Amino acid sequence: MSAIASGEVVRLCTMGSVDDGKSTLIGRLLHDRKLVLDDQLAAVRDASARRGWDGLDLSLITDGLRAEREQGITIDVAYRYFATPRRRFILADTPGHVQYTRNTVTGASTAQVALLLVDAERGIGEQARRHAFVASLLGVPHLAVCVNKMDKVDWDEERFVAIRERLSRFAALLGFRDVAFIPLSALHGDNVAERSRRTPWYDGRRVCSAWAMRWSCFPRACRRPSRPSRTGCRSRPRSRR
Ligand SMILES: Nc1nc2c(ncn2[C@@H]2O[C@H](COP(=O)(O)OP(=O)(O)OP(=O)(O)O)[C@@H](O)[C@H]2O)c(=O)[nH]1
Ligand SMILES: [Mg+2]
Repeated sequence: MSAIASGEVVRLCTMGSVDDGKSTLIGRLLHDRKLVLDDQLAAVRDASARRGWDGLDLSLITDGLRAEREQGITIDVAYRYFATPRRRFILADTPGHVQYTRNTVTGASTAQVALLLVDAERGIGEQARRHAFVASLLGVPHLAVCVNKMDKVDWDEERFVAIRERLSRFAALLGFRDVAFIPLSALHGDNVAERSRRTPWYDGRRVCSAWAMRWSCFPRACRRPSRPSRTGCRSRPRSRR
């Protein structure tokens, strides 16, 4: 049965601080999986050239609003859709700027997987912790921490491990069902759709397969996750998610 016929939908959202590379990651994912239409790609190439880019600014695949392109930040949630033979996917690219946290919450409110971006060079900021907390409050069951911009730290394993150690301690308090950590470069495409040769010390999943294979419990997870009640308490115990 096709994914559309089976109706199995996986919803993902990006989260994380401003400029950590969320839109670039979604653009990279869609581009490398050949999911961007030719005319869309031509428009992004033109817009990139106008902004002085040599190649493609992949963040422009989702940052389509004039204000977003002028300010170089995401403001509204952008949804992108694609399907594989087994599943349909809805990607929500959310803003990282604290001023637009309400939009981030909207994008995350129906997600089953949060892709939480952390800039490898800048490390874990307040906004990354805030977004991890928001994701847990909204009942998002799966967290994939994408340690991005590894190119800026020379693919340093120790840097990745230090971020993983610190954030996994924090995430453990939040009760996610799974937490995965992926070292990547959205700009250069390492460990996004293709496995990187620049991280020989890493044998985990790429971004594009992290949710598809490790979490084989998706059919259950695809049900609406529990929501906080008006009192802020969960309507269902976490153990039932
Ligand atoms: N060196 C390097 N730069 C990157 C990488 N990924 C993204 N960038 C750059 O980081 C800047 C911000 O990227 P965006 O994708 O717009 O960041 P964002 O998280 O979507 O930002 P907001 O939506 O405004 O919160 C851009 O200049 C990107 O080219 C990466 O892997 N390496
Ligand atoms: Mg963005």
